[in-house]
Amino acid sequence: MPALSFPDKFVWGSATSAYQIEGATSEDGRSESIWDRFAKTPGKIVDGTNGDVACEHYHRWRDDIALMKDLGLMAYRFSIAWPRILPNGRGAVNEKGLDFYSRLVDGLLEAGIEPYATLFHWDLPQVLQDQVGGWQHRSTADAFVEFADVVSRRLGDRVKKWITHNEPWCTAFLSYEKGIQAPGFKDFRKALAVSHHVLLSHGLAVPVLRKNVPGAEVGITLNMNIAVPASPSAADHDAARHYDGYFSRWFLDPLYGRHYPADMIADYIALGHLPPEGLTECKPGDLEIIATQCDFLGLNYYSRAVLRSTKVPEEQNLPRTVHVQPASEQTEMGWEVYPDGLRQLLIRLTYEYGVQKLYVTENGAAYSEAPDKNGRVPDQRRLQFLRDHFIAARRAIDAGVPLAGYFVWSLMDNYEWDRGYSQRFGIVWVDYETQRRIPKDSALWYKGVIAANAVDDGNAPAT
Ligand code: IFM
Repeated sequence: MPALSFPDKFVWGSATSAYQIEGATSEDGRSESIWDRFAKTPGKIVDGTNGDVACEHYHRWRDDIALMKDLGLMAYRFSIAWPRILPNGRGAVNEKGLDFYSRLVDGLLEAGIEPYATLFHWDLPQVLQDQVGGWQHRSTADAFVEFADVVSRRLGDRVKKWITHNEPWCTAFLSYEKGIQAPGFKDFRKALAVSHHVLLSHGLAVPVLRKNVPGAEVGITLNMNIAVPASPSAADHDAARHYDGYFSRWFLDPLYGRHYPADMIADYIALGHLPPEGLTECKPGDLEIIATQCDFLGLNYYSRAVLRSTKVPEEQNLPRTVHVQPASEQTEMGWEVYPDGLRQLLIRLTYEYGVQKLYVTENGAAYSEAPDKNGRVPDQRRLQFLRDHFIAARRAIDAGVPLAGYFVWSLMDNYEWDRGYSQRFGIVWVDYETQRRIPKDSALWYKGVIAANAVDDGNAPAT
């Protein structure tokens, strides 16, 4: 099939996160995280499961690296569990926790796989939640900087790529507005405070990482989608504007020196989410810290959002939105498959925000194909999903986007947060009973993409 090639040195990788794969939650001095507590609270997780065992990666990391090597992965994005490193949130360092990641990094480098470390992928030490209210409190930003400092001093001789936060929108809004992720609050005002403290902690950590890591490249990963009005009506356009502000611009604008978007501050005051003075957590100097220049931006892309306004008569001027589910194909998460949104977003980040270097730090799909009688996992839908998104990425590159790499979510099936083990995102099948791993057809196909540094466009060659 005709092949679309990628630039030289394009980085092909896959991604995971600590709580989703490691297990061993009470081993070697790790303390409780907010996810341990949340997952064990009845009613929070669809299948009542937790990450105590997960993929046992804490013990099987050598085999997992061998698997990555066999697939030809050039890079591996993983996260570091804060409660393993600083069990009290701050202060005393747990050397055994650091040792684990140090061994993992050595193993990756020996296998020729570049480590990309994410510092915060949601597993805050519970003790910080209990003592100060976690990210609601400004001091958690300082605690994060301490964590970043300890980890980067130990691993910075070998890990050169650092991601401060994974998906701050989730840390703030899924966890504090919608209440479906730990710690599970439903309070918009708190979510806004959290968003600011997370962004502040990012800006504070960047110079620390640079100081500790010679040749460091530091970035942050945002999850984004494109916001599309459900109809040409002015109200639906306004709903899309509002959603885009809530989901993407609220984070992008301050990171790229534009302050919090004025239209969103006005909306939040009008909706009663902020007092008339605005975002009072934002102190003089904070915006300059948040806008500290980064080396790259990570984009996690899964789907688009189609928005319809639901303005109620008595509140005519208040923007309210509801998601419309288009009739098109969905993954088992109920997310629309919309590859061109990736191209559009990459172009937007390049030309609207001037981002100089981008990675797709996550993209993938939940489909449940299981091993057949021959032990093969024929996950054709995932393979097609990835192919279409790779092609969209290549089209963005053609349009001038400085895309440096692509990390498939996820290396292996794992714990999908409030969905427990019900959703399988892996390109490698995990049998949770035996912990056997089987590369799915998508993984075998991805191996070919990596080897060729090119994706087939799915069309048969002309005869
Ligand atoms: O599994 C998650 C991951 O932890 C963060 N990004 C989205 C993925 C799929 O929901």
